[in-house]
Amino acid sequence: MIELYKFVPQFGMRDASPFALKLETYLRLAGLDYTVNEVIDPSKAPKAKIPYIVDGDQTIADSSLCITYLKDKYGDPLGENLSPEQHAIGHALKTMLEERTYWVMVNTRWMDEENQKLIKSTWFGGIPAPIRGFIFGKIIKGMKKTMHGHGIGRHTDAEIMNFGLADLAAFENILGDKSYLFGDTPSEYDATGYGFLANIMAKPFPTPMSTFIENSKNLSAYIKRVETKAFD
Ligand SMILES: N[C@@H](CCC(=O)N[C@@H](CS)C(=O)NCC(=O)O)C(=O)O
Repeated sequence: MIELYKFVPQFGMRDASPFALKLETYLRLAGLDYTVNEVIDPSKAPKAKIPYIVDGDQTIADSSLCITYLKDKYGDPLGENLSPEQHAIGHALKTMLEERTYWVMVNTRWMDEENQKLIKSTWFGGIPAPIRGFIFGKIIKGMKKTMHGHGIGRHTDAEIMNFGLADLAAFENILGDKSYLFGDTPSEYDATGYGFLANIMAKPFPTPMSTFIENSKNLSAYIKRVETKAFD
C-alpha cells in the first residue's frame, strides 16, 4: 500500500502545502489506494521537505518524483490521451506554479507580520511557548535567506505580487472556458493547478491573488470542480 506523508490539515485546507495537496489530488484522480501519515516536523523527512511517499521498500521524496514513480509503476491513466504539445504546456504551467507562484505565496503567507502571528499561534500552537518563538524565528530567518538566494526576496512586495498575478492570468488564459486544463477530463497538471490555486484561496490569507481568482470567470469553479472530482 502507498503511504503518503503530508502535513496535518490546517486553515480549513486538506493540506496547507500546495505540493502535498497536489500529490494527494493526483493519487485520488489516478484512483490509487493510499494511507495517510500526518507529519508535524518536515526536518525528519527524507529530503527535509513534505510530501513524500513510501511504497513497499521504496521511499520517494518530492511530489513530481513521486508522480513519475507512480506513473512508471501503476500506469498513467491521466496522461495517456494527452498530446506531446499538451504535455509541454502542462509541464510549463506546473513549473511556473511550483518554481515561481509558490514563492509569491510564501512571501504573502510567511513574510507578513499579521500572518506570522496567526501561523505561530495556530500551526505552531502545539509547541511549548518558551521555544515556540525561537523555532518560529529560525524558520522565518531560513525562509528569508532562501528567498534572497532564489532572487524573489530581492523585490518589493508589490513587484512580487505582480509576478503572481501574471502567473494566474497565464493559467486562466490557458484554462479558458474548459472544465479542466485539457478538456473534459482531469490530467496530472490539474492536480498541480488545484494544489496551488486552492492554497492561494486559503481563507486566513486574503491577497490580490485570491481576489483575482474570486473575480475570474472560471478559476473558482475550476477549483471546486477538481476538488469534487478528486475528493467527493
Ligand atoms: N519540490 C518539492 C517541494 C516541497 C516543499 O517545498 N515542501 C515544503 C512545504 S510547501 C516543505 O516541506 N518545507 C519545509 C522546509 O523547507 O523546511 C516537491 O515538489 O515536493
